Formats: sequence, structure tokens, C-alpha cells
Amino acid sequence: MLKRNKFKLIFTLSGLSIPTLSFANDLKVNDPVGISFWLISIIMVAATVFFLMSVNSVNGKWRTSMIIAALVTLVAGIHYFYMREIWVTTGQSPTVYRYIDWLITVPLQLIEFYLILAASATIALPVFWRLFVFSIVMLLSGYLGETDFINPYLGLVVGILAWIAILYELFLGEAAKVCAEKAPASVQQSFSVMKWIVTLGWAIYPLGYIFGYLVDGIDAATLNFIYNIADLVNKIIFCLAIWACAVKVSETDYKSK
Ligand SMILES: *C/C=C(C)/C=C/C=C(C)/C=C/C1=C(C)CCCC1(C)C
Repeated sequence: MLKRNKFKLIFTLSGLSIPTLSFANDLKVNDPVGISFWLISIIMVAATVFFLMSVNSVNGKWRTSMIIAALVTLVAGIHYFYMREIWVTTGQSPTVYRYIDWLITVPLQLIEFYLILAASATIALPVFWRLFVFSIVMLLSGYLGETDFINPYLGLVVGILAWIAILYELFLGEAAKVCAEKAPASVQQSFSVMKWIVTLGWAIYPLGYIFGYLVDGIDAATLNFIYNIADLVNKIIFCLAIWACAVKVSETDYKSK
């Protein structure tokens, strides 16, 4: 009798626990976009832990860069959980969440250029502000264009101009000069990887704006799959480059002491 009740209890409890598990149940084996959302959520979480743990293995001046890297993957990871949920329940592009994610992570990523230079050389504060302000202008004009607050073509053009201003800073502007003249070799290497990610990897997003929104050239599934893979490179590889030079410079500093 007792045994039977126990069994019943377990059965009821497991029955109760099913609805709480349904959060993960709606992922379908034949939905590569949904799976990519999920996979990247987890990779972002793992990367966050990795970058946070690395804070203790780099020198003091490099800690801020590592913490910001962890914030980038943390913020992206949280957004990916929500974006996956929207995708699997509605089949629609989670555009608002993408933009909110970009609005937080893109300025943080651009600030990293300033931070890795500031950790090893003297660099003027306006470099920081230029990177920050241009990134906000780029994203805001894209958002206003995509939501029809302003002419979508105007949004695209202003956004691309702001992106070009960022590229100018990184290839020819003060940031580029400080990097070439004062930064150690490992920082120069990482800076180079990062600036090419901003050039080539980031080109995916305005292309997505054009072909996913302006001319309706590709469907939501393809667009989101491409965005997801792009984010993987543009956030994880980008932050790993920061981690690589932070660790390397910290090691040489340690040896020279
Ligand atoms: C992790 C997310 C990243 C690195 C997102 C980057 C987003 C952009 C570089 C967006 C750029 C855009 C333009 C250059 C023109 C206007 C439309 C945007 C906002 C898609």
C-alpha cells in the first residue's frame, strides 16, 4: 500500500515537472535555426564563465578588458535565450531583441579597442568617445529605418556612414596610429584580427538589412541562421583575440619583473 502511494507520488511529481521542462521541449530536430539559437546561447554562457575566470590570470591593467568581454557574451547569451524562444514559438525574426543586444554589445566591443590600447600605451580619451558615439549612431539609424520612423534608405545610409567613421578610426585614425607606434606586438596582432572582424564580419549586418528587410531577398530562417553564425565569429572570436593579447602581455610583464 505504502509502496503504491510512493509510486503515485513520484508519478505525480514527474507529471508536474513536465510543464516546467517545456521551455526546452519546443526545440525541433528539423529546425536548424532554432538549434543554432540554442547552441549559441550555451556557447555564450560558457564563454562568459571563461572570460570571468580569466580576469584573475591577467595583470591589473587588463582586467577591465576581460570583464567587458565577459559582459559582451553575457548580454548576448541572455538575448539568445529570448530570441530562441521567440523563434520557436512564432517563427518570426526577433528583430527588437537583436537591436537591443546590438545596442549594448556593439559599443562595448568598440570600447575594447580603446581599452587594449590604454592597457599598454597612452591614448587620448576622444578615441573612446568617437568609437562609442559612432556605434550608437550606426545602430540607432538602422533601428529607426527598420521601424519606419525614418526613411529606411536614409537609415541605411546614415548607418553605413557611421560604420565607415568607425573603420576610419581603426585603419587610419588615432587608434590605428597609437596601435602602430606604441602597442606591443601581441596587441597589434589582436587589434588587427579585431579590426578585420569589424570590417568583414560586420558587413553581414547591413547586408541583412538590405536583403532581409529592404528588398525582401531572403526568408527569415536564412537571415537568422546567417546572423547567428556571424555573431559567433563577431563576438566569440573577437573577445578571444582580446583574451589572447591580455594573457600574452601579462606573461611578458611578469617575466620582465
Ligand atoms: C554582436 C553583434 C554585432 C557585432 C552587431 C553589429 C551590427 C552592425 C555592424 C550593424 C550595422 C548596420 C549598418 C552598418 C547600417 C544600418 C543597419 C545596421 C544597423 C544593420
